[in-house]
Amino acid sequence: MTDKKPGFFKRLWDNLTDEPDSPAPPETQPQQAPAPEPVPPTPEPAPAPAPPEVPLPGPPETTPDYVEEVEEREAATAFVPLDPPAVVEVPVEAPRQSWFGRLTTGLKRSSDQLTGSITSVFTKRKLDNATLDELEDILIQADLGIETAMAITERLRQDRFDRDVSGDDVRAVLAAEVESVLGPVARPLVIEGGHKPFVILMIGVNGSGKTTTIGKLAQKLTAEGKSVMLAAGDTFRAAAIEQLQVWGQRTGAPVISRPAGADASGLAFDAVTEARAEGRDVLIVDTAGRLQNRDELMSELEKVIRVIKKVDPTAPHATLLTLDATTGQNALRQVEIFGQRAGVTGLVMTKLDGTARGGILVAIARKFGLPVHFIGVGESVGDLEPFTASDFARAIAGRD
Ligand SMILES: Nc1nc2c(ncn2[C@@H]2O[C@H](COP(=O)(O)OP(=O)(O)OP(=O)(O)O)[C@@H](O)[C@H]2O)c(=O)[nH]1
Ligand SMILES: [Mg+2]
Repeated sequence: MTDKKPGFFKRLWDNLTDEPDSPAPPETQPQQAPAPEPVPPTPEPAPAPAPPEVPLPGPPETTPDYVEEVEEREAATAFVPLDPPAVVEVPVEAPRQSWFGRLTTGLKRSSDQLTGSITSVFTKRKLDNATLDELEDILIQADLGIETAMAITERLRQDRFDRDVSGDDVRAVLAAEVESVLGPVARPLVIEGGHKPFVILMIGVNGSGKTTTIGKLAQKLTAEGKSVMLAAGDTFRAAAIEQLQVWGQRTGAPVISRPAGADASGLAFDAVTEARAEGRDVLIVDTAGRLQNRDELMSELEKVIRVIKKVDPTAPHATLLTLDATTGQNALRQVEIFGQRAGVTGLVMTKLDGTARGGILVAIARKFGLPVHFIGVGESVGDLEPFTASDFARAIAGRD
């Protein structure tokens, strides 16, 4: 495999450090407090300088207008948000570290749980049926899936039965199996130049990381010299529109939006039309989060896709499902239903840094074989990278 050549991580590091630093987000960086004006002597104490303003969009405007609009729409569509609209937070870039370093740090919880359990079973023990059963349980509990768990235990049974086996031996077999499952799905997102714009539709359940992933992706594509436009297709929440606008300002990508409560498919239609008129390379369309079992919301998503096709029958050219790794087994169901209803073409798994359940990606890869384009291991722009099977396998098996 090419990525096993010596020097790969050096090249990976070099590539990462060659990337231009993300533009400083003027909207979100704490500003320096202005030096206080010289104050003429006066018996009254001088007023303290105003605290620095951080003009991040605040919580959704709860003006009576907004509340009324939302209530009207809820009543009309039975669209009940799962979570109350959250304060819009768009994290700023963290200090840079190599991607493999961030991946390893991000997957630490998953890796620690797996390798800790493996080490406790395989300390000076011969490989017998009891240890193999224990190992199978550990692997299933780590969400790797029954097939992968069995493949690993079978490999060990064939090669090492009744012989001494160390935790390190087991981790090597684990890493090899994980890599062989993930290798075929680790496929980059290819932006085909023939489409202007290349339309990317971002879908997924509430809070799975759609909008953040759009921001990170816009940053990457812009850095590659592509002209990117964003569509604030989550028209339900004012905060969602503002959140995308912040990412738009940060990445220099114009954002097509409409007031909260507008029709999402109408917005999508306008956005594709506008991006085409402007000759944009890429249009990324955000959507409202929806649970896969909410039939009416899934129908709304189908409508968005139908309407996009009215402008360009070949679009969307990529329909990316964001999966929150912390949801564990439910992610399998999300892939299945979103795949049936919206024709998912690729996956992005986010929040691998916040969970011990990163193994779910292996179960999903084995079951669906859908391309995994990116994984997210943090909230800032540099925490989304193209997915590499061998890096993930090494990181989750604790083999660095
Ligand atoms: N730790 C971590 N947090 C992430 C990652 N990706 C996104 N987040 C955070 O997850 C939260 C939800 O992300 P959003 O991008 O708003 O999710 P969404 O899918 O657009 O949410 P809705 O629009 O409400 O459906 C935010 O606080 C993000 O900063 C990741 O890879 N790691
Ligand atoms: Mg969102």
